[in-house]
Amino acid sequence: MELGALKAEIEAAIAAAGSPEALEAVRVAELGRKGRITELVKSLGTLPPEERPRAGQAYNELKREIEAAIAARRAALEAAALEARLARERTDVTLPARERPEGRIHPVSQVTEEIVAIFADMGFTVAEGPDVEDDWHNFEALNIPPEHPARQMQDTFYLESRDAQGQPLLLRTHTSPVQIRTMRAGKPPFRIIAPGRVYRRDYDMTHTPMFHQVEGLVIDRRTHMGHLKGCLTEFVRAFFERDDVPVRFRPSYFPFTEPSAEMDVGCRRSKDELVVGEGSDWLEILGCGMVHPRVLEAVGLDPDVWQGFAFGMGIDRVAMLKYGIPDLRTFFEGDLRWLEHYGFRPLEVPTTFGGLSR
Ligand code: 2U9
Repeated sequence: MELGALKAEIEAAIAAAGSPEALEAVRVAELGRKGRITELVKSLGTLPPEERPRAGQAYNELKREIEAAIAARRAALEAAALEARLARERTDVTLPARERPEGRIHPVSQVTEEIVAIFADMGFTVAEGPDVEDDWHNFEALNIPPEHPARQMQDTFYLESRDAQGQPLLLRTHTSPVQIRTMRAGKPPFRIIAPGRVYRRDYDMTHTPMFHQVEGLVIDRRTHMGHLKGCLTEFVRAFFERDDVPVRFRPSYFPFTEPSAEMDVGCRRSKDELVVGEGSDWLEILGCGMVHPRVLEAVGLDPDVWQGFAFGMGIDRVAMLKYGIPDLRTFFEGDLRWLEHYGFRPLEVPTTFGGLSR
């Protein structure tokens, strides 16, 4: 074929290649190992010697021109592909990141964070432990003897498996075993709170088989009932976000504290409203007391050297009080409309300085 015609044909093929793959096919067909231009160069040896220099020069020139044309076409195709992609992926950077944050923080999570924020400000750290416990940590170490009514089958979820002593394992009925474990693992003084899930065989308007508690423990050399009253009074005022909440302490009984008390806050009850922090009625909010000497002995502390106070409170119950949620059972039904109504916006972390609930 005449060289000029060959060149025109290849240039037309290059121009017609609409994609990098099509262009590569043209390159292989002309310049590849068995390509037409490659074969031309190889055929130089068959020409008469006097024609070889001119022919060689012409073939090489054709080869360079085709290489340049392919490179130019490749650059044009890549630029067009980039343009198309930029047009396709165009983003309006002035749009808001998201129209509305999705999801809500459950009131139990919100109130747990609020309680943690208040006690963290007072120097407490959060302690955690397992939901599946053994008899010793859940009962024995807390001075709850085998015949104590709280031990009865109808209150505790017992598991099939048993501990090393042959006692059945159980779902913790309170978070107190966390404090037992923390004291056994560390050295006094202690100032901890233990929020978490607890389990009891109970189900009605005000009880669910799983609920949430927070317990607190302070152990030091000279801790007394005055510290308990000051700490818990400070807590309820921070929690209900008013500094005039009336409080009173009534004598009570728990196996693990002596003396024991229940703390009430002043409230006003009308037909279908309950306002905490004012009025002439009282509402029980938590239980507390000085840690029983037998509990201190169980964890290896000398009660003549170390003493302190403890308290316990139902998180679900105080969440209902603070946020006016009428039925405890709705907490665990997983109804998204309920969560939309009673839940909290994400990313608004409660702090005592920035506002607990806003
Ligand atoms: C240790 C020693 C003492 C924790 C305490 C209460 C009083 C209490 C109830 C409140 C309502 C449980 O959620 S509830 O049903 N709790 O009244 N809890 S003193 O005392 C402890 C804990 C751990 C080592």
